[in-house]
Amino acid sequence: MCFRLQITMTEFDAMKENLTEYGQEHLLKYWEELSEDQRCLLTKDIEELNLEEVNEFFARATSSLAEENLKLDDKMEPVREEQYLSISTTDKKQLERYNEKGLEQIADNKVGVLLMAGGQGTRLGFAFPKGMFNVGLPSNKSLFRIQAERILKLQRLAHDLTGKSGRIAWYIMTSEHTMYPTKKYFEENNYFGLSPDDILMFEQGSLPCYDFEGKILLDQKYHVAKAPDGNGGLYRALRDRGILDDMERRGVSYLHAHSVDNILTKVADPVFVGYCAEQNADCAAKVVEKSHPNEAVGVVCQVDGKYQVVEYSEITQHTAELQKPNGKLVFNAGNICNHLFTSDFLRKIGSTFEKELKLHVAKKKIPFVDETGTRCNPEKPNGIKIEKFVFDVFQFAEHFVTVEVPRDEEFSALKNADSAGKDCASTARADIYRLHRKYIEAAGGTVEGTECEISPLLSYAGENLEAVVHGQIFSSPVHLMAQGECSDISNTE
Ligand code: UD2
Repeated sequence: MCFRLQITMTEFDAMKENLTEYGQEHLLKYWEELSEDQRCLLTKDIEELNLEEVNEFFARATSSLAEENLKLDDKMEPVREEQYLSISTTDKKQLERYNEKGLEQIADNKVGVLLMAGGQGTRLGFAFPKGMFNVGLPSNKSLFRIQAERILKLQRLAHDLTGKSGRIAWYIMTSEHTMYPTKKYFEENNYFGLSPDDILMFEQGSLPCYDFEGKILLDQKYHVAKAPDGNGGLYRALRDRGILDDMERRGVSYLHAHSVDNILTKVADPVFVGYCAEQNADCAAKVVEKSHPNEAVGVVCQVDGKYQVVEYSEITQHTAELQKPNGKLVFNAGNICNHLFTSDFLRKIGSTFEKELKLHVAKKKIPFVDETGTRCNPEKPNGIKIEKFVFDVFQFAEHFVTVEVPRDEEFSALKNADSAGKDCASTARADIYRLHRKYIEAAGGTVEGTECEISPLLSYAGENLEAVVHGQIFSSPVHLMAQGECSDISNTE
């Protein structure tokens, strides 16, 4: 559907002149062949480009390509101990205090969640937004439903503790490809029992795709090739889509930002919120211990005294293997795309630092219209996509903290199809089964067999299960639900 009926000659001439000034006039090469509707579509695409900025992005991004093989070893230091909390070595009573503090913030409407759901999920081979994926648990719940129910449960726990009916604002960042199906899915599922007023979906920005010389590619003769601007696009989108203003209206002070694909994510985790609040942290990252020196994850550390994530490709084997006297890796803090920001910090990023964010370049096979007007699907990389990363703001924090969480309780990412054998639906299911069995056993129950699922509506993180499971023996498949919860959701999901 086009937004205009016709493009006048004067408009065309102005557009051409502007494109010529920035060396992108080839975008109009097929203008004469286009229908009126197609001309309108192309004009819309071109008008959305800030040509000065996109040219500058290309120059900045490709200059960083020259640094690609630079190793950062000499500049790196681990996170300072006083800014590092390890959940597994922290006293239970202390964790309970953080938990209560976090629940109090929730009860006071001070906590929001930012779900990063704009990725295209290419590796998973699923045609819909990743959050709609059902990994095959006994409940058939999708990732979106599991996350929604965790939010619902937390609101109830916060009410039980304080008597106040606080609500968690759920901000869902989508992209051009994921917006419509995500919206539809939430509507069809009645927002999973949450209030639609508390769920705000917004679209992240996109950036054009370029050839290696900086010329913007055409995806069709009437359509510019574009891709989402990376999960670091959230800072611009939060500002430009009115989300920071919404947070201010609601009084949200803490935003828990996490990826869509980790089935174990403790959404709006009160322990994380409580610890950050107590520390007066403005920016925080959850991490897991690296499983081995060569695990392909970025590590949270300091470089020249500033916090950042260093990719495994940016360090030598020697540094990756360095050990502390206790045998643990020096650079052990594996990033898991799970962060907390204060609203003040996000405003500061939006107003000042967003334009300085690092631009990451990926050489890709990008479908394009060639010189002869033929649409091609290249077999080798023919251009670049530019992305910003969510963690590139750590350096701007005044008080950054890191929380190391047990991998078996908080991290199991769904990245691949089952054939890959890792980070797939089978491993996600197995990780839920193992953790939920552990919760039941800790509460004095026994599980026979492997399949074991506890509804988030019954227990958020293993709490309050004694009354239901103590002294009981359950046979697999186990599916513990909250009172009144409906077990048949397979028709809708
Ligand atoms: C992410 C982290 C990586 C590690 C890993 C763990 C970044 C940049 N990298 O890598 O350090 O923690 O996760 O699983 O955070 N997304 C958007 N818009 C985009 C691109 C991505 O919303 O334009 C979302 C995507 O839907 C997902 C999250 O960001 O929820 C992570 O994206 P990914 O799966 O592409 O990142 P990955 O696995 O390479």
